[in-house]
Amino acid sequence: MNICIIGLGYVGFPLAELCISKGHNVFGIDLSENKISLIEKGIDPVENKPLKHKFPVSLDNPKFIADSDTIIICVPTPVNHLKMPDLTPVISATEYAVNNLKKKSLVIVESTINPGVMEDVVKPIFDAKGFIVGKDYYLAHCPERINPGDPKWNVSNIPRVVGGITQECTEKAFEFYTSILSGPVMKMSNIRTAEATKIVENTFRDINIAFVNELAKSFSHMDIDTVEVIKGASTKPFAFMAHYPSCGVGGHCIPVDPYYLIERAKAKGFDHKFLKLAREINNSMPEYTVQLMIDALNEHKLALNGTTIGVLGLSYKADVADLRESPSLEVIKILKKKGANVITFDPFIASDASSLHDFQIKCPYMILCTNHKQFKDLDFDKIKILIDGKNMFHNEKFNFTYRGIGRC
Ligand code: SAJ
Repeated sequence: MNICIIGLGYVGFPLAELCISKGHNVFGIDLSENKISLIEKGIDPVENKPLKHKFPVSLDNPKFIADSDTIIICVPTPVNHLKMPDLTPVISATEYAVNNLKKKSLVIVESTINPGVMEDVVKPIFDAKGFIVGKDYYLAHCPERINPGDPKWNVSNIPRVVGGITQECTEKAFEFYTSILSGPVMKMSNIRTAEATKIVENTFRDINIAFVNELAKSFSHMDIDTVEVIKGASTKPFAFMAHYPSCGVGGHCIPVDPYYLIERAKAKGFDHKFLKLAREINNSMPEYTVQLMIDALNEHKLALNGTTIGVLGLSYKADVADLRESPSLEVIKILKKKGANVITFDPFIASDASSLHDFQIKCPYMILCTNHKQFKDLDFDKIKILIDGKNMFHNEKFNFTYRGIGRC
């Protein structure tokens, strides 16, 4: 089959490789010149390693669409500064497909979207061209579930859900995914259910992290170690799922997806008080983390204002280079607003210090915001205060002031 994939990021690129490995002809479209030139040079733009298979890619090639039986849209769906879903990438990718569509082709959106977007935003783009679903094209949603860096779950074996505008669309998409995936594919009764499934998965994670973040604040008044309690609760072999407190929730999924549901429900007349409160709690963790540093400095009779504070780790999660919605950015903003001189170090991201050693020479007072493996080599003799935003360590009788998030 001829397949055109629009968006060659951490979702679209592995999907392209999988389709090629299953014998399909794949064309790729991406608006990043860098990605296009990397692929043309035979380099995987996501993992930065040699390509398994070269395939035609372009910034803009209508023929890729016109020659394809299946179009898969894998573009980002970020939130804007008002925490509103920004659907422009999905809309422009859909318009690009519609303007060059081959008759009876199957169009699938994998981007994470809120319930109702396929019927109220995407399908009208086809309607406007007079296309009749089931006659001129088929339309479905199969939410992406890629987990970057996961050694076990990959694009081929992760179970998926799929839903179409019509039953026939669902069948067509189901047929396609079962032909390329080794994992199970679940047919949803309609496209809204497929949209809601992904949002619910990630919102579930956000509210559970908010729960343990609130516990961390509460238990710090009772001299109870939250992490130990969670480890204790995890010995229960059923009906408990561990999450851990931290300096905040970052990434392009977890802190973003709940706003999709909150906004959509609001537009339909429901107010998600609980989800909004969970977002508030998670968004409060950078401030809470800085306050731990302020209190620790106080014990050293130091003010934050005018003191050099190291921020160790910038990425939103360990051992990746990804700043999106990272809590470290908020921690830095608050520190600067309160008059601290901030020096950053992240081995994966351009930062102030040239090395961990250089960082430690300059920053005896530090807030760890990412648990990169490399930080296990911290030289404890050089530390005066460590606020451990990811509970990477525990107070192993340190001879400096150590504070974790919810740790005693
Ligand atoms: N976090 C906590 N406490 C936790 C877990 C995470 O504070 O107990 C923080 C992390 O530090 C990070 C943020 O939340 O800043 C997000 O962490 P994450 O582990 O959820 O990482 P993501 O953003 O890569 O989430 C992806 C998601 N995958 C997809 O959307 C397809 C998510 O659904 C997965 O559950 C998650 O990976 C995973 O399990 O690793």
